[in-house]
Parts: sequence; structure tokens; C-alpha cells
Amino acid sequence: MGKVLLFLCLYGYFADQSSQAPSSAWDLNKHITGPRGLPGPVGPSGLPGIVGPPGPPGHTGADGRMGNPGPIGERGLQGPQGIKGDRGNAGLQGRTGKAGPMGKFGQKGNKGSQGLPGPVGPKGNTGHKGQKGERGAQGVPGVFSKDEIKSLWEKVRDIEQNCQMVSCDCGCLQKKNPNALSGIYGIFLIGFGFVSAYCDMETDGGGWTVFQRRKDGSVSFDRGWKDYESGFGNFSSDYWLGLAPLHHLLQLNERNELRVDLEDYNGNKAHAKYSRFSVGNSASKYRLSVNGYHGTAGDALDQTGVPSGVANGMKFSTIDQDSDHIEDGSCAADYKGGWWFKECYRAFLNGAFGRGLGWNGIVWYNWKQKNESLKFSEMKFRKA
Ligand SMILES: [Ca+2]
Repeated sequence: MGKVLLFLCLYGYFADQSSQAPSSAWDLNKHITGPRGLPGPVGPSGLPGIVGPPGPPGHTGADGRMGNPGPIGERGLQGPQGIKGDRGNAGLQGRTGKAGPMGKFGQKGNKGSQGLPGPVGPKGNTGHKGQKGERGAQGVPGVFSKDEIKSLWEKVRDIEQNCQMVSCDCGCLQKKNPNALSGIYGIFLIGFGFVSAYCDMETDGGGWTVFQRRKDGSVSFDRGWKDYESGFGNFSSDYWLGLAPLHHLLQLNERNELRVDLEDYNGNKAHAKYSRFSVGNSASKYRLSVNGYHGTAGDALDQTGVPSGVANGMKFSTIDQDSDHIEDGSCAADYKGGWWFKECYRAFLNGAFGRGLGWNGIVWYNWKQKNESLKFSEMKFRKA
């Protein structure tokens, strides 16, 4: 196109020059070479060229976008059975059901077993330490725990502190502890066992083991042989120590003395002492032996020269063990109590308790010279 436009401009220039001298141009042609003619018209188009060889392959294009998800496939085949799982946790406890109807009455049960021992009583007075005993046999290997051994040891220590581990009557206790007070003491009698007794540590120098007391009538003395032999009553009020422990206690000393304290309902007091006192063993029916009277109440137990009714030398009698001198009768049954009856008595301190009871009461005939029943009596012994 550029070439065509340049060609048209050149044509215009030469056209101007020819217009100024047209006849001369023809002459020049005949005589001299004329100016160049105008270009011919454009020729027809040529035939198309031969197709060239193919170019090199282009670069790989970028990844295309992900296509849309395909349709859902068909259900697959069932897989093999899995491994058994662990046991599950326990379920929650169910709610309590409603109470059922009441059943029929059951049959009466068997008698229950014996109950447990009661609580430990109050601590008693501390006794004196006893003498060391003989060494015991070797024990069997124990199976106690440390705590059990400790507990047992504490019990042993408690027993040691509260009981007499050797035979020692009230006089013996007082000798060991001159400041010991009157009261109930536990005494261990070798060959017999534990005995409790009231010790009178005041009267006439003290050291007396009390084995009989009438004070308030709280205890009945109308009892049989077994009770009089083993003892009964309350140590701080009315009591009878018992013929068996009395006999064993008396054996502790070579000789013993007896003291009897009396009081009437008017507050008058009297006493009788015997410088020799003994009570035989069970085979002798606890035969009484007294002598050496002195005192203010009169000699109602021995009374040498007055054989009738004297207790000295007599066996003990109760309503079920009659050893009195009444062949066709029983003093113990008639006067309701145990005593060293003969036919029957001049002194009887185990009779009924009460004022104005005459021969049925507590009587020491030689004091009042009559059968006046007394308000208080106490029988006690100590080493002579
Ligand atoms: Ca008789």
C-alpha cells in the first residue's frame, strides 16, 4: 500500500510538468528519448503457495477443572464378621421395687445364748502389792497379735494394782500400809481364790477383817447352808462373809482374836473381845472356838461354867444342816437364821432385823440380861 501511495504522488508531479509543454513531449519522442511512462495497472493475483511443513508441538496447557462427582455406586458385598468386643460396663442399679405383702408369723425361736459380760465396774481401792509368786511353767507359743498382748498386759497390771496377789487379810494390809482406810478390799487366798471383805481400819487400832454386819436390814439372813458357807449380802451394809472364806482367812494367822461390836436402838454401844478365835473347816461344820473374853457386852459366847446355850465348841447350823442340841427341833428353823446353836443360844446376831423382836431379833443376852433385839452388830477378827 505504501508503495502504491508513493507511486501516485510521483505521477501527480510529472502530470503538472507535461501540461506546460504537451507538443514538445511528442517531439522529444521522435527525436530524443522521452520521459518515463506511467506504471501499468496491477496484475492479477498469483496462485497460492505450497503449504509449509507443520510447526513444532506447542507447550502443555494448564490442568483442567475437576469434573462433577459421578453417580453413587451400587452397594458392595457384606464384609467378614468382626472381632468380639470387650464386655460393656455394668448398667445402673434398678429402682427398689414395692414391698411385698407381710408374711405369716414365724415359729418361736430357740433360747438365745448367754449375753456378753457387762461393763467393767468402778475401780476399787488400790490394794497393797503382794509377794512375788513362784515361777510358772513355760507357756505354749502364743498366737496373739501385738495389740492383744498389750491389752492382756494392761489387764494384768490392772489386776496387780487392784487385788492382793498373795494371801493377806485386813490386818496384813494395814501393816503394809498404815494409812489404809476402812473399806472393801479384794484379797487373793492361795488355795481358795479371790475374796472381798470389808476392812475396819479404825476401831481399836484397826486391821479387822469384818465377817458379819447388821446395819439396816436390807439383806435377809434367813438362808440355807450354801449361802452361809459361801457368803451373801452387801459389803457396805448387811453381809455375811461366808464360813469357807472365813475359815481360810483365819488360817493365815497362827492365832486370831475376835471382836463383836453392838448398838441398841437408843444409841448405846458395847463390845466383846475374845483373845482366841477359830472356826474349823467344812468337815467340822465350821466348829466355833472362842475364849479369853474381855469387854463391855458380857461373855455370851463362852461363859465358862454356864453350859446352856453357849456357842463355843458348837458346829454351825442352818435350816438345812441341823447340828444343834435340840433333838426334836431346829433352832435355825425356829429363829430363822444360821448360827453356832446349842439349845438354842445366849447370843444370836443373825436373827431377824428389827426393834422389839425379842428372841427372834438380834440378841446378845449378856449385855441387856434380857432378849432385847439390837440395832447394829459387827463381828470381825485380826491376828492376835
Ligand atoms: Ca436339832
